[in-house]
Amino acid sequence: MLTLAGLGAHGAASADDIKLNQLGFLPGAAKVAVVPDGVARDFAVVDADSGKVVFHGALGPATSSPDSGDTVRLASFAPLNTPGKYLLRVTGLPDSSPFEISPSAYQAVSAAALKAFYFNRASTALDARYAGIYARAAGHPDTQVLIHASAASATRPAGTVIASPKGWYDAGDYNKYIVNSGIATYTLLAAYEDFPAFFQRQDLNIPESGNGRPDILNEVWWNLEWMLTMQDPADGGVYHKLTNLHFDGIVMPNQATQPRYVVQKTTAAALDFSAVMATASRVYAPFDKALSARMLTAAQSAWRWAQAHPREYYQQPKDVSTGEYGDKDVSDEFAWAAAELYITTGDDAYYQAMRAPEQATSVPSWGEVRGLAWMSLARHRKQLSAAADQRLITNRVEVLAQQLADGWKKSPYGIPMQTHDFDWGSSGLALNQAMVLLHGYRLTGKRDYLDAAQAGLDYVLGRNAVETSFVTGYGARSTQHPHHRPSQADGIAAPVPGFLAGGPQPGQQDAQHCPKPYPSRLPAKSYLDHECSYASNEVAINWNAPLVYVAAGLQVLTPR
Ligand SMILES: [Ca+2]
Ligand SMILES: [Ca+2]
Ligand SMILES: [Ca+2]
Repeated sequence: MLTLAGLGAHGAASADDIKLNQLGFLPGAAKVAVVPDGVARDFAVVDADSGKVVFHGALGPATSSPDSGDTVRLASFAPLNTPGKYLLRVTGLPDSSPFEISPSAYQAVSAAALKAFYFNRASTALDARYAGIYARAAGHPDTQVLIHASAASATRPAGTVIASPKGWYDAGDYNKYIVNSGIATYTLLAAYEDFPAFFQRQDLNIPESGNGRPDILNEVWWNLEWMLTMQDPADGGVYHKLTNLHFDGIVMPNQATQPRYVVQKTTAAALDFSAVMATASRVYAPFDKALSARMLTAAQSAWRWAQAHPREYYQQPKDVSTGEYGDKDVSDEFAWAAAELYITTGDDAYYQAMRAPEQATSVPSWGEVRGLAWMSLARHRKQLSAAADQRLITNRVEVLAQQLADGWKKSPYGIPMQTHDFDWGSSGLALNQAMVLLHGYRLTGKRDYLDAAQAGLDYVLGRNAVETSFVTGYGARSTQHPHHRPSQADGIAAPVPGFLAGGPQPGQQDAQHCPKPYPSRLPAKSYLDHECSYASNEVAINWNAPLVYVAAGLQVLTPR
């Protein structure tokens, strides 16, 4: 039975609510709130304890937002940089949610977003020492996984049993998909490559905390171990997914006991695997040379398989109905794998294989990964061989960052998100945009890029038309009922913390299955905080990963 009991304290956003980042801001950050247009032309920031006005400013011009149907003004208070707890006050409107200005504003949410991966670990019990009230029994040992007919080979005919334990559950379901796991794993590795000191200090309170290796690399290793088992040692090909034939019911992991299969080797899986293993090979090299070498060998054999099988697209078998992650354009996956192999090995042949001049760029998503190649090349640009076109690399990152900044400048809500960005997983998209902007900022030092990235994080933490922090457990009005089997089945009122809900998108594909209507058909308001809403309220590892990246990146890069 679904329960609506938790909704009382988090009723629908009202039209006169002020919207802002409910966690707050670093002292040196851009600080912006969205204020519904009314009689007021100015605003005040008030100390939440004393009630004293600490900042006074003029509201920006009124603009109407077609995505939300709202007419709003922006309140900007960047000069207020004294740590404290505040709220925004506008005559004629209710006060905003309280927020903090703090030098550690995003430490906790960054750690929670990473700890969410621990909460989604397959093949292990979660001990109360680490999981608190969310402790649970082990599920999905995945030590007896069947080769599906679609994946049969001479050495592994259909029905062969292999072991493929560990890894993370992909999303609200309990299956494991190489393509989506790949971009999530890469994004966490990229966060470590860009902000190593931040992550070396971070203690997640996971079983590997205190073992001398950064917790983020322990957590990522849990998934890399699984990914390595998804490669067929006979030929280097990589199975597309490890799955039930059909989705589980809404039960805890240990109650989900359907047989598990690996399904069809695909070009996309081989290339994503190759890119991730090449990246991991260089990241883990200082810690474990043998492991690093093993991962590079795995990356290279997957690459060779993909060269020999360039058009093995995923075709969902008739007896399988779980997620597809199908992708019929793998030119971007080829480019990404080539780029990572080039960076790790220094072999110019891989740079040539990338065909860099032909690769445009775009905000990364699981099916369009060209942008990851450009960000990796930019990150390592000072160590690249003469074969690499430095100007092209800089240009690809900067052009995309500038496009996003242009959208941010003209947006009524002051965010990079445009109408077409309210698509499935819009929260993850907002954070991938912010990740691109942070790369642009690292490359050029242009302050606009940092401020636009801040706006992306502000968006998912409450500066949005439904006035919701889409991160469970974080913010005064946060997602309460994510489509996430453990959160739904554990009998605990509060959702498992640190998960990013998919967010508004007007497709509303689940509307006919949901007992409660969406509040609106408008793109920015098509959000339903109900367990039924897989289309707007599911969680997914590839959305959480850029949350880890962006929260850490802003924490590190924002000037003091
Ligand atoms: Ca550790
Ligand atoms: Ca693709
Ligand atoms: Ca629950």
